[in-house]
Amino acid sequence: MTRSGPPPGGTKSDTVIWQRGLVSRDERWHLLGRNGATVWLTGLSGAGKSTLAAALERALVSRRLPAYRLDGDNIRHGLNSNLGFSAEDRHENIRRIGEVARLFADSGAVALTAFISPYRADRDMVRATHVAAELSFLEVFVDAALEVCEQRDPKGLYKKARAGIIKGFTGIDDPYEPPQKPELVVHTDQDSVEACVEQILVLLGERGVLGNEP
Ligand code: ADX
Repeated sequence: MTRSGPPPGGTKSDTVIWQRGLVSRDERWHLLGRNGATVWLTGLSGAGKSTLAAALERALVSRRLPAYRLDGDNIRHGLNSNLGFSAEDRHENIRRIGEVARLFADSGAVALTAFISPYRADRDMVRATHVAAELSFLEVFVDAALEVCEQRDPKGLYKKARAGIIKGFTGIDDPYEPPQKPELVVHTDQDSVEACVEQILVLLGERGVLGNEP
């Protein structure tokens, strides 16, 4: 696997042949003056992933950096509208988004993903596809206690899950496996949105994602 080749685990068909382009990533990134990357926000529903992704997108675009948000609730309206919340569907949800994020990162953008992504193996799989393609994958654990998320309950879903109206809700009757070695942990139940965004920006700066911007 080379960084300009097909992703690992892709189709092995003899009739679908990988096509190389005429623009290398180095050339593209050099032109842009920065590196693409994926910031993978993971955490419980209500932990603040969407809020942080939106604030990060604002902060990055304000610095004239191409950032793009891929948000679980939004993506499930379109690209992944055929998926539910079984382990299998969640796996496919994350697999597809991992691929989309990888393409965004390869293009030189910062992909900001906000998905519960409850299974470690799924997140590790996405990480592996980025590593194989020599792309930065920054896993950020958006940590907030379940009690806090449940109290926030911005969509009233915890209430429905407790009442048994929604089955298999993450944190209630479905698992969430916290990252063991994330690049960063932010505590939204202790720190402000601005403080959490700042911590993520520092991480991005260290990885060359902020380019030469002041
Ligand atoms: S993931 O588990 O596959 O990563 P994703 O982030 O796309 O989930 O979607 C999570 C959002 O879907 C939640 O924020 C919530 O609004 C909604 N949702 C609906 N049903 C469930 C459920 N059973 N478990 C978790 N979230 C659910």
